[in-house]
Amino acid sequence: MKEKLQKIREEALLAIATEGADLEQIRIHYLGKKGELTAVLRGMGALTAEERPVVGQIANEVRADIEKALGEKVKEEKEKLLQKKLEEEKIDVTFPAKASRMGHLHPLTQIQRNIEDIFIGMGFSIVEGPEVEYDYYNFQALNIPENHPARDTQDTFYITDNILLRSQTSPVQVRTMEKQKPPIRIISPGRVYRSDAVDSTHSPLFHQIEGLVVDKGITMGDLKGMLETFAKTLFGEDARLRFRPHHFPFTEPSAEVDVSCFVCGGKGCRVCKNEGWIEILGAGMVHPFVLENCGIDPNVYSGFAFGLGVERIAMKQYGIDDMRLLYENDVRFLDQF
Ligand code: 2NL
Repeated sequence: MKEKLQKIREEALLAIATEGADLEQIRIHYLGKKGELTAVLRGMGALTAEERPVVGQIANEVRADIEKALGEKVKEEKEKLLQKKLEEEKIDVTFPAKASRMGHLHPLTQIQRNIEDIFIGMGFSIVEGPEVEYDYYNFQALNIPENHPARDTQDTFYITDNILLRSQTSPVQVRTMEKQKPPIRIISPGRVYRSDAVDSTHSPLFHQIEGLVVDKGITMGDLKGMLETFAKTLFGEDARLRFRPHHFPFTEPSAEVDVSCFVCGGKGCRVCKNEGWIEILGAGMVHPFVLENCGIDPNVYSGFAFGLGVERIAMKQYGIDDMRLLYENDVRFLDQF
């Protein structure tokens, strides 16, 4: 029996020491209820009274030895596992981080901000107003007659008979004139809506900046001087302006204004379509009826106004030939500006 116990000990310790041993399996095999050691202990009834305590003591020692070896081995395995995990999951906190992609303003926003900054520099304030407007502010107050083609439902988005999506930002200026006594020096940037089919130069939603100056003694000379300063700041010192007579119901006289081509300087190129000139805005002296409609006495005050399309200027400045690119939000396109 003693030999049997010694053999169990030897076998168990060897099994435990073996690389990759299943320790739980070994514990059950030797120490479990149906294990080898238990079997030996059960057989102790057959021993004499002198032998029993001696064998019992050896059995206890064997059990203790096996348990100790198992315990140590389990601890060792756990330690190994931890080391392996630490090795595999280690991170170098000093490693340079992945560069994050920096965004930037949309090209239209960049152009709008540039233009706003120029006018702020000339003493203008920025005023915003509703995109959903009464037809009174969008048309009537601006001396646009009932039968004018711009009022047609083909051209303007109507919400009800007298409420619409503004087709220009002039209603913001009308609202300002109603509320504020001259001197007035404002620009009104914002979204405007026209019922146009989408193509390379049209979109039902686009952006406009209108400007308005009203004071005593304002003349066409003030308009020309102010626009010249604006054009030179935006396009460069060499920029020249050309005024062509035009008609708007809300200004008299009215003009369309071209800038000398900032790509070829006026010789003719692809951007100016060989004209040497690029149309950038419409302008004129505020019609006396419009001043009157807004409660400003045209015998005391005069003013000038202008309106420009932000998309148009962005496309010319950045050499973009299709307006749709500005709205598709393809980062590969936008990243270029
Ligand atoms: C264009 C250019 C323009 C105005 C807008 C305006 C506003 C008031 C009074 C008088 Cl409150 N005029 N705005 C003036 C001239 C041109 O826009 O091409 N529009 C169709």
